[in-house]
Amino acid sequence: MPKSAPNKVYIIGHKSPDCDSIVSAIAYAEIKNALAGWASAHACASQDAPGEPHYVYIPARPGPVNHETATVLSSFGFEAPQFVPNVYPQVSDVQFDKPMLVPEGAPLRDVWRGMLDAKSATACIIDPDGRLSGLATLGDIARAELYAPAQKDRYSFPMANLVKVLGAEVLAEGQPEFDGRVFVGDIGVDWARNAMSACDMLVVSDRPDLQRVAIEKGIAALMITDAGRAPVSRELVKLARSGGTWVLSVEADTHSCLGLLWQAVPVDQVMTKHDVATFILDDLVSEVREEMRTRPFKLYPVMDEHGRPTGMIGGNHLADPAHKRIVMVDHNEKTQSVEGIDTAIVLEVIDHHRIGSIETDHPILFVNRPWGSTATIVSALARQNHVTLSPALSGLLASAIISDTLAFKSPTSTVQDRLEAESLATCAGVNLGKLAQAVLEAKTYIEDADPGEILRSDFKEFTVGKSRLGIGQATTSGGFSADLKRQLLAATRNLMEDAGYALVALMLTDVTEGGSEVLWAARDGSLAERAFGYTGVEAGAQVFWLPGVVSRKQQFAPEIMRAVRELERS
Ligand SMILES: [Mn+2]
Repeated sequence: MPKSAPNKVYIIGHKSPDCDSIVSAIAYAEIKNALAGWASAHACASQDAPGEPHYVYIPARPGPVNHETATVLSSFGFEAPQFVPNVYPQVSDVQFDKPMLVPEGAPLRDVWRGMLDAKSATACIIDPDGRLSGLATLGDIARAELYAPAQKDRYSFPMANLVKVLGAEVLAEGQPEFDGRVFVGDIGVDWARNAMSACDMLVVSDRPDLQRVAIEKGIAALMITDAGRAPVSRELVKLARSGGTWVLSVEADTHSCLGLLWQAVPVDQVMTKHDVATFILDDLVSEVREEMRTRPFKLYPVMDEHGRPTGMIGGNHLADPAHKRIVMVDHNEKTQSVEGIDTAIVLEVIDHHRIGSIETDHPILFVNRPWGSTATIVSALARQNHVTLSPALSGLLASAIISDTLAFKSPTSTVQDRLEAESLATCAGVNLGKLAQAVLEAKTYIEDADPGEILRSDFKEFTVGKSRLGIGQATTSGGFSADLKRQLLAATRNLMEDAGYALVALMLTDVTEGGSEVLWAARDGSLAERAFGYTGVEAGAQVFWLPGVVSRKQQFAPEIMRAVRELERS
């Protein structure tokens, strides 16, 4: 029977997640789940800000949480979203079958009937804790029947299985497990007395003499067939009880009973125990497909996190391509997105960046606003959809707006950002100015003051004509120590020389002052003057302050690129 379709939707930001992308994912998931709950309660499909009733929205992140984000999350009591390193289809995205679960000791008859009922040719055999002990196929059961006569009439099974399979009446009970030979009542009394031992069974009809010999020998079990025709005497039953011999009374004839013995054998005797391939929900579909190619079975167990079978999967289930569903927040370019994005279905994009090269098969909800943060857009969407955010979530969103707009000092900041942040801060019961201070402090915290690390942590390379330029940026509040700056300047110069750059610059952007201190290492001494009008900068390395310059992409890099082009032409 097929399992219901997987209905997870990941809401996920860009690689190297920042505070805005993590917080936007958390808040937008909250809004979508509220809308989905509302839509399902009112039995309707929701409209253009969809919360599909059957979807569950899960905030996710494709990379580690940085110090700033971790601080903001914990101060409002939130956990980091689930880490999703890629969105390639996994077993959990596939519609697979429910498993047929059978306990180890079950008689083959029950397993076989269960397979016919479930229309499944493979059963998972489980131990008392529900863990997989092996697999049994219809083929295993057929083999057990075919080989039964070749076993020289030696059987091993719980007597309870035999009673069940034959529908026998129990007249006397002995040991619970049978493990011995089976004799048929067409033998002579003397021969029976010599040949039978305490672990054996005699299947016999109307032969009181043989019955008595068997019971006196203390054999394990006596099966009386055709019982309606010739009932066993009370005296013999009494004798059997005192000696611990089973006496079963069966209506069927001897021939039929012998033919049914194999059905009492417990399934664990015929199942495949070793080298059974299993998969887990997290396995990638591509790897599962590869693995199945090398194996003989049609179906394989899918295990849950406790090592218990939760499904059966086979090549047929992989015929239809599986997909993950995602909502992209704080980015819209696939190159910036989580690995495997090309295999996923993008349901929505909520973003505030330039529109890149996204292409979809279906119309999607695409919300793009030229505002300072995605968190601002998410806050506006909550209001637009009449979803009330909790005080904690409001505080979290306000923090993300502050973080992305550098407390409204970035040139990307708009009046909308300030309005949303103010209303969120009021809802959260926090002072916006104090919150801004705390967020900026967390943003400028440098855990590892290793100069090389600081230079590389946010470093972008640009090519202009024949020149390669490297521009790094680090955020500070109140500046770095003079000693650290000396080390950073040396690192900047070394990188320029070692890696053959025409220029390496590091912006130490001071979010409190609203400007950047630039550590500059250029081959051409006139470059700083051409770009920013600074005359005192020698070839080699220098430091200068650029008031009001906080954005690398909007303010800093374009000036340098213009200057390099000029220089190359001259
Ligand atoms: Mn952003």
